[in-house]
Amino acid sequence: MFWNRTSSPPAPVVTSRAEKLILYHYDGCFFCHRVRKVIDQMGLDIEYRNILQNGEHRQELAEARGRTTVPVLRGINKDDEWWMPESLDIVAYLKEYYAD
Ligand SMILES: N[C@@H](CCC(=O)N[C@@H](CS)C(=O)NCC(=O)O)C(=O)O
Repeated sequence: MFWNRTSSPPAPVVTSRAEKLILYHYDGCFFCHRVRKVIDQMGLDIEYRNILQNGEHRQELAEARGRTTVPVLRGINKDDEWWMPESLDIVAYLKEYYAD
């Protein structure tokens, strides 16, 4: 499926932990900082992919979302994956499913 800049896939409703989490972000982004702060506070093991430092990361985000707005949290499981935009949704998801 191709998503252009005016049509992004709908935000997923995720109701469980993912086997692997990746955060697409960049340093000077306020909304990314909001999410990174929570990740740090919770001590979560999440891979960071900086889209301004790595063109491949930027490209994979663009292909999946049809835009490069960050932050986006990507969850990967054995049989599926999802891409979650919106900093407040990401924070809410992490607090709901990763707080021990
Ligand atoms: N409502 C979004 C805002 C995200 C946002 O505006 N991100 C900015 C960087 S701080 C961005 O990626 N702008 C460039 C673009 O949208 O292509 C959120 O809370 O995550």
